[in-house]
Amino acid sequence: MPAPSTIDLIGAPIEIGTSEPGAVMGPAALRTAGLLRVLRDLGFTVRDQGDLDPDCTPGQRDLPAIRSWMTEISQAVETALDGGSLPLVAGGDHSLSLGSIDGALRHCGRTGQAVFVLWLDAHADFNTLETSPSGNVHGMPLAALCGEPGFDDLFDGGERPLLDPRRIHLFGLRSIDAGERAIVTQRQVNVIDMRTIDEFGVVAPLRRILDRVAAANGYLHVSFDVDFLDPAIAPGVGTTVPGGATFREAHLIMEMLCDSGLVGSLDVVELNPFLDERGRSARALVELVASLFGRRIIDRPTEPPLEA
Ligand code: B3U
Ligand code: MN
Ligand code: MN
Repeated sequence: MPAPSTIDLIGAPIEIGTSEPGAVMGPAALRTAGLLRVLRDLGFTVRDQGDLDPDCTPGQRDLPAIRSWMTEISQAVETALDGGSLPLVAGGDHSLSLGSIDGALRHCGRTGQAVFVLWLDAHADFNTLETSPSGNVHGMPLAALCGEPGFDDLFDGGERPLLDPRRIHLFGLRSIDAGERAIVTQRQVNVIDMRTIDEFGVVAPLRRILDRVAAANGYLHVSFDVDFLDPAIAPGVGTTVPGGATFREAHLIMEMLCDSGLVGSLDVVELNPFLDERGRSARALVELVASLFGRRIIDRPTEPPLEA
């Protein structure tokens, strides 16, 4: 179970990073599906910080608008972490991770911990403005955080902490654009793609990642994109990609993350209630978050003894 007993729920109803409207309703749907209740039932003190509402012109979809969001999200995450609680950022499209990871990097800059990122997603989200086929910023946050060129309008020009691409673990990848594939390879980003998961399952690859973070006494930020899941169990997302994680694989990942005690912050992103079917995706996400925060089937070690 993650160490903090307090969770700060930070709503980030941002959808200007995507061309598919509806993610703005994501935080509300997660609350409706019982996110707060489930976490409180697990014994956490949950402070609902409400939804962030940065000052940008309606209709504005450019980098300066995203920058307003990024600044607010980053500050909210950093404040939560500095106060000893665990920030759970509910989105909203994946450009919100620009803020959440920036906040984690700033906090860890003071504690001296190395920041590792587990990116559960069908996509790499490593496009730059130049490589992006869509121009949507939700496909770019990792490139921007790692300091790839072209993102100056996102930042105020001051000193900013950069994310080390070699500390990023993409997990569940099954859709990547040619340009971002070149960057991912060149920057030595770690990739557990769907092919690897099909061959080895989720346990062995994830255990290696967790061992690495633990050995470095590192900080782990988990970013959960709904499209990591198979569309059959989570249709409520703008960019579904067939062949995603099953409900059981995703639960096992959440349980292993919980057991590791390494998770410092969490994003739940890209939920689009407008595209969902009777709240199925929102409900599935709440179940998965519950597993990450310690809900288990029965209170005993998950591995049965080897000897019969
Ligand atoms: N790689 C594509 C598609 C995409 C990335 N992230 C999402 N979709 N959600 C792009 O537009 O950058
Ligand atoms: Mn994503
Ligand atoms: Mn995605």
